[in-house]
Amino acid sequence: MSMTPTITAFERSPDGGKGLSRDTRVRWALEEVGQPYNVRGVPFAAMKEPGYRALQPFGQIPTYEEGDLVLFETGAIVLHIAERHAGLLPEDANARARAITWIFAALNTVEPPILELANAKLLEGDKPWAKERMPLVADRLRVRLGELSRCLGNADWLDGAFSAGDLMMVSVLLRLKPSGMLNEYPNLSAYVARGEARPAYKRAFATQLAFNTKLPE
Ligand code: GTB
Repeated sequence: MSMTPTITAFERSPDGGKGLSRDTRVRWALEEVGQPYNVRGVPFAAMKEPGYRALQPFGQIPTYEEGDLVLFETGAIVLHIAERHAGLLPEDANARARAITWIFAALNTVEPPILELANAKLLEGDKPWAKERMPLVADRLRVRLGELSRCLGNADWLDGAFSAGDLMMVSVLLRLKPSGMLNEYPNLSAYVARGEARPAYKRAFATQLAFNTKLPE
């Protein structure tokens, strides 16, 4: 019998419950496989304390605790969930390896230029050179999105049936929604919308929203 895992999340997400914090992708994976879980909210100050860094060396959310096992990094957590439950990875060994490849592609190839754009806006937007740099950052991201868009083509998912690779790619792309840039790639917006329409995503989104909007005790 498996133990109920506990994940950590921001005690109050800075996005106020828009689902952009990275606990959402872990919640989504747990919902897809039907695994109940607990959530422990971590205040900002506590995230940088030694006690929390013993779980997450970089002082970030989310973490995943299951009995003696403590994991951090959403890629590792989602892969762990997908490997231990049916539903997020294909049975066929090669198809499984390809689905795992898409998890890495989402995190290593697509997420970095998305974060670069977010950081250019949020952290560097007021710098004197920001106006010149922003179009370069945006164009580098457009190259990546164009490549992904061509690869997806008219397919519903990246490689056959929905997998943990799609869960991670949709999660990464969701961060772009507020920028409007996804609309430049209709097949990618439709892909993200398909992800958001999954009942498991809806449950994960609703749960994180309730968590982030509950009244202070
Ligand atoms: N590579 C790690 C992983 O995948 O697990 C990255 C984890 C990470 O970046 N966590 C962020 C964090 O803890 C929260 S998700 N940041 C605090 C810190 O580093 O001190 C990033 C995030 C935060 C807020 C919003 N938002 O408000 O819109 C969106 C995304």
